[in-house]
Amino acid sequence: MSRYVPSEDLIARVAAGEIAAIARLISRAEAGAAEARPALSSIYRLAGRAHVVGITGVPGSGKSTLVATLAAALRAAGHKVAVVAIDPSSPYSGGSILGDRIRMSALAGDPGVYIRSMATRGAVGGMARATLDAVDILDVGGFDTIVIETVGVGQDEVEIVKASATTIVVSAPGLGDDVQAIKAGMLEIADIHVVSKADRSDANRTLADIKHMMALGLRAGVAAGWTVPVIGVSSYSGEGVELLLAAIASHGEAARTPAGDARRATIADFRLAKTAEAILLDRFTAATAPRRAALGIRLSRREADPYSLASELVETLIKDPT
Ligand SMILES: Nc1nc2c(ncn2[C@@H]2O[C@H](COP(=O)(O)OP(=O)(O)OP(=O)(O)O)[C@@H](O)[C@H]2O)c(=O)[nH]1
Ligand SMILES: [Mg+2]
Repeated sequence: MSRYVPSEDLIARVAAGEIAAIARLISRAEAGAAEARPALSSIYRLAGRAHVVGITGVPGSGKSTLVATLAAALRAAGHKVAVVAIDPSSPYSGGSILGDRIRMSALAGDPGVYIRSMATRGAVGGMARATLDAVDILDVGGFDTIVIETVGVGQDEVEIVKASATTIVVSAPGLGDDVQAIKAGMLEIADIHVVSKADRSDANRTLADIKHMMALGLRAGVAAGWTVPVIGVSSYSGEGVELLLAAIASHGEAARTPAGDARRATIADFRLAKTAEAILLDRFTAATAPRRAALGIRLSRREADPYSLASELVETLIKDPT
């Protein structure tokens, strides 16, 4: 166990952009320990400057490759870029695959790029809370663009990208006849649609399919004044990368205007609920621990049913809220 650095020291070091301090505070956020909360409270008040970009798509759609391409392009445009990779099946693979790609590229050793793979399955309050805390830590650490990469399967993953200022949905040619974003119910969350692997000859069809769907108006919740672009991008040839950068920048500007208020409020509400869940779970676990073993025995003997006993446990928390 490493020494527990006092929060004030750690926050100052994070704010100075010290990577070791950033990594340590993210680990504390991941673990969800109550001791980390004062530091995370301070971080939240300092954060809010970075442009948070969420990228999602079905497995194999080319998200990780696109994120590496995007990180390099943003870096070349003078941004400090952080990537938070979330992989629901294996906490490390997404990040390490991406890490390998970055290592091989011109970004090796560049302090202006930081990649973090989240390992938060089962953490208190779940992945969404930990991920959004990590984003704030990176924001305070001086990264002006933070990319969250997550597979668009599962409610948690979709909610996390929805908590970004700009959400990009990636679809690839050749992964089936129907556009994957529609199958996975991701069509309506996109602020920008990317058709990846645009160097392939079948990419045009996927592009046309998505544009057609957009034209039919099969999209709810369109932000006022924003037309969702559909952009073909090849990480291999570089085609479309500049267009994507421009779209991200102009959506970021649109999001910062009063038109973005409703979305910010929705994101804040989501965050509040997730954080409350974390606190509630903590308190519930602590407050009910002494009684659980005995109730468990009664339950195993079928002397009572799980609903009655669980309600009893919840009641103890409500009666004694400390
Ligand atoms: N032709 C072509 N292939 C690409 C391109 N980008 C990615 N690929 C290939 O598509 C496959 C999937 O790419 P990934 O970036 O790993 O996709 P992913 O969406 O991150 O996949 P998961 O992490 O499994 O969800 C790999 O074999 C890539 O080499 C591209 O621009 N053109
Ligand atoms: Mg990936």
